[in-house]
Order: sequence, then C-alpha cells, then structure tokens
Amino acid sequence: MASLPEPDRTREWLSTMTLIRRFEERAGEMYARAKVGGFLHLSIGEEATIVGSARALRDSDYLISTYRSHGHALVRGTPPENVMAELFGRVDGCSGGRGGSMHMFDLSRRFMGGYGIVGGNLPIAAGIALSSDYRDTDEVTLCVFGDGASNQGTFGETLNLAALWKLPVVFMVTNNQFGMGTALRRHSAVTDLQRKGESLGVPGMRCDGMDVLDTHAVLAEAVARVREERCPVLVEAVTYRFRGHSMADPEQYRTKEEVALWRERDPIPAFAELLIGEGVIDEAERERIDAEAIARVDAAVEFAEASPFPAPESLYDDVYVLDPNVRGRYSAQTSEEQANRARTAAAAPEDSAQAANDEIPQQLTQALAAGEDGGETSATGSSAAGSSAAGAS
Ligand SMILES: Cc1ncc(C[n+]2csc(CCOP(=O)(O)OP(=O)(O)O)c2C)c(N)n1
Repeated sequence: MASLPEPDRTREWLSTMTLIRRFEERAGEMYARAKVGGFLHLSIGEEATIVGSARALRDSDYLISTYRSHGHALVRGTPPENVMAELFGRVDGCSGGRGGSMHMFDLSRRFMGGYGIVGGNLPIAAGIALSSDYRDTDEVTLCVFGDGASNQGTFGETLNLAALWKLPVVFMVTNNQFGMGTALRRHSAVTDLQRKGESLGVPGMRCDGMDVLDTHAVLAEAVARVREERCPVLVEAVTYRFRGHSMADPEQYRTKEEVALWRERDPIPAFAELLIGEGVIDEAERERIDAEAIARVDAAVEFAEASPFPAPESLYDDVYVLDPNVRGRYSAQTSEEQANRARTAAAAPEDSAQAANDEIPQQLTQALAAGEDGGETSATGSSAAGSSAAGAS
C-alpha cells in the first residue's frame, strides 16, 4: 500500500470522491425526471481514478477529459452549482448552458473539457503541451480517455508525435473494462494497455484505479517524470464503471454477479474504512462528509433550477466569431455595427428577427466557402473592415 499523505489531504480526497458520487447519483435522477437533456455518462465507480490523478497535478497544470467528465470539473474546483446548471442547459452552467453533460469546461481552472468524440481530446492535449513548451513553462497536461479510445487512430498519431516532439503529457487510459458494450478483450488485441505506447516511444505504468492512494502515487511519479524530462508517459488506471455506459444501457454485455464483485471494491467505502482504521477520521466524521456532499448537491440542484435558459437571441453567440478584428476560417467577417444589428434584431419582433437570421447564415456560408479554397481566407460580408481583413490573412 502506498503511504498515507497528511490527514487534511486524505480527508479532502474522501470528501471530493463523495461529492462526485453524490453529484452523479443526483444527476442520474434529474435525467430520469427530464431535467437534463441529451446524453448523460456517469463515472460512478471511477472516483478514485479521477481524484487520485487530478490531485497529482498543480493548479497551473492542464486536465483534459472525455464526455464522462462531471467528476473532472468538480475535482478541478468548478462549483457543483455551475456543473449542475450546465447539465440543466442553463445560463449559469460552466459552458453557458450550451454544452451539457459532454462539454464541461473551465478555463480558469485549466480544465480544458469535456469532448464527445472518442479519442478527440488526445491531439488537443498534445497542442496544449506544445504551447506549454513554447511559452517555456514547466506545465504538464494530463489527458484522460477510455480503453476504447486507445484503438482510435488519434491514439497512435498523438503518442508518436508526443514522443517525437518530447511533449509534456501524461496520457491516462481509464480502463473501465468496456468501450460501450464491448469488453476490453473483444475490442483490443493488446489488453495490457500500459504497453500500448511502447512501440511509439511512450513508456507505460499502471495503477489500481479503485485505490485512490495507489492512483495518486503512480500519477505523482508520472507527472514528476514528465515535468522534469519533458517526455510523455502512458498510465493505465484499472477500474470499473458501476453504471451503464450512459443512461440508456440495458447492460446485456455483463452479468449482475460481475458488477457485484467489482462493487465490493467500491473505492469510496474502501478509502473511508482505511482512514477510520488509521485513526484519521471516525465514523461520525465519515457521516458528516457524506451529509455535507448531499447538502452541496441539494444546493446545486436548487441553483440550477433557478437559473434561466440562455436567451433565444443569444443563439449565435460563441458559435462563429462576429468580430471585424478576428480573421480566419471560422470568422464571419462583419462590422461591429452589423454584428450588433443582428443581435438586436434577433431580440426584436418576428420580421426583423427573421431578417437578421437570414443575414447571419449567409455570412457563415461565405466564411465556410472561403475556407474551403485555401483555408485561411475569410468571408468578407459587405463591410469595408471585412474586405481589408480578408486580404491580409
Ligand atoms: C469517434 C467516435 N466514434 C464512436 C463514438 C460513439 N461512442 C461514444 S462512447 C464510445 C465508447 C468509448 O469507450 P471508452 O473509450 O472505453 O470510454 P468509456 O465510455 O468507457 O469511458 C463510443 C464508441 C464517438 N463518440 N466518437
């Protein structure tokens, strides 16, 4: 067993794992009551991998995860209120209510999301790490993904480049035994996942993802190595998800007995009992930690309920750049005046809103068409600012 850190740290780990568990149980309930739309992927059972790995990072390091990311936002310090409001699609959500469950994001805490595409976050992690090196910092990026994602082309491509360019990334494959309904041995020729980066020049390590102490100890070693040597490492965290892949999963690919067996190793009671055994907490404190987590989640639900939905006229905000000073493929070049007119008109009576809506798609179409031939040029719209900017890019 890895040695026990200071009591305050271990208490915080137990509290955060408990908060994530209680939060996700409630999120599942809210989904069943149709308060949450879209998909909902819970990481119940995987809390030790989340807390043990994230606590090996400094605040200045980056964390990037998948669509199973409520716990990652919470462990990074995003208030439960803003995570719940995001699930509810409300304006106070951490992504403004526009992303939902799969697109949590909190730049201020260096939590870089939340991605729906399996394996899509790996190249982004490499880009973040490249920027850390460009800026001459000692920052590290922790990139978390599933066992299924280790079969994606992005896995091989990113690990190869990360090793070649010596990028400071800890790749952590959360091996929860399944990619949707397909067991590891049925989707991957190599089931010893820590070895999957070896031929690409990325050494591997493994931790017991049901044990927060072991996860933390292994990740701390991996992070220290990556920070110092500026080379990537792959860590396999062996764990299990207790719930279905998402909320709609008949779970015909595994037996109830198998789930029950893994549940006996539930990382939260296991760690609580260890702390009680070591005299760090007593039974009363364990109950208090649980009651506090439930109260925080109650408050989060209340907050999310009270938060409004984003205003309809904000529909185009944060999708395309409506700014004459921004150039590039995704920027619909327009004057400030045009952009303001479009926003105001969208809020006004039906006919002028329609006019504004017609105007914007036309600009976007132009932007995309311009992007296709050469990629760098922007649509010009009808403004003078647009035409000069397009010429410069
Ligand atoms: C490129 C791509 N292909 C397929 C999907 C559909 N899909 C969503 S989750 C998933 C399984 C991924 O499993 P794994 O990487 O092990 O992560 P886990 O869900 O177990 O956390 C699949 C195939 C997707 N989102 N993106």
